[in-house]
Amino acid sequence: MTGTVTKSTGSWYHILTAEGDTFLGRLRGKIRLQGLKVTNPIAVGDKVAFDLENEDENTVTITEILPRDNYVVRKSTRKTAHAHIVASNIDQAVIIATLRMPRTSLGFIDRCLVTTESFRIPTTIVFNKADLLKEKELEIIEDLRELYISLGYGFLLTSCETGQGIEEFKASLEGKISLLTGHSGAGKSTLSNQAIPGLELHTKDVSKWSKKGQHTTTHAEMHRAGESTFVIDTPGIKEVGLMDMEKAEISHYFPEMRDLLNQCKFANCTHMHEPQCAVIEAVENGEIALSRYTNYMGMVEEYDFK
Ligand SMILES: Nc1nc2c(ncn2[C@@H]2O[C@H](COP(=O)(O)OP(=O)(O)OP(=O)(O)O)[C@@H](O)[C@H]2O)c(=O)[nH]1
Ligand SMILES: [Mg+2]
Ligand SMILES: [Zn+2]
Repeated sequence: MTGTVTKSTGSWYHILTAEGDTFLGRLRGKIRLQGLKVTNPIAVGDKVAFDLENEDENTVTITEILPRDNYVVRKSTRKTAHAHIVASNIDQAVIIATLRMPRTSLGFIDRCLVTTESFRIPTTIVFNKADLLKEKELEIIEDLRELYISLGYGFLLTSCETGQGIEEFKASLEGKISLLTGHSGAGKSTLSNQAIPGLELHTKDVSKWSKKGQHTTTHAEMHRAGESTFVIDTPGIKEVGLMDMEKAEISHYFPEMRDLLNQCKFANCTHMHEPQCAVIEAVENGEIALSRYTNYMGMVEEYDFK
């Protein structure tokens, strides 16, 4: 039998089959892994093969992890050499961002995008809490919409308070497995609740004192939103580390730079200071947004300090 892992609680994994049956599975003995140093051998989204263990208690033994189409990893905080697989086999990533309570920086968004580009995962940016925004901020949002849509990303403005954009948000999830990510308090769980009638995920006020979320969600969990629609709610993240990426690779994950790379004079151009650099020229004549280039430089400079 096979199924999809929807949640992991310590040594037990919740498994959902195509027929809609649920099982509690665990690993027995060693399992073959594909040479990845990870803290968690099995992640939400993994397709696993299993044998029944105890029919009355619906417990099973996981015998195999089926090959992953893709996965998103994060650096583990405790064991730095190890990575934590956030989720696997996803169709799209959805970055939940906010201008207020809490504030999501463009640097954070661009780092998320570099990461999802490197995993070749289509990504949508959802600016939530539209109800808190003043006119000036709504203008900023429209500029961001234009920028990110021109780069090939989805872009939505939503409010869980007024319902603005929620139908579009639901439509963007339809028929896909979506990974929600973003800062704590941005509204990932609230949006999940709105997308899935009857789902009552725990949500918590953003602390007025620090304007930060409180890490209400502690584990990634996949929820079924429809026949073939799944939403993976995840714990909020503070920052995005660039995993296993060469410095020269970073510009490949900026779609607006990718097309220019073979036009630079030097094949090993870092697009930081070189003469006759097609990227720097594009920044100067406004074809590449300054915010994007600044965030690119930040990521490259980080490597120089390693
Ligand atoms: N004003 C306003 N508040 C919102 C909106 N969406 C969510 N909230 C509130 O923001 C707070 C945080 O929401 P959560 O859904 O818990 O945030 P989260 O992203 O899941 O946070 P973590 O689980 O900690 O990562 C809650 O008090 C929500 O009610 C919105 O559109 N407008
Ligand atoms: Mg949450
Ligand atoms: Zn260059």
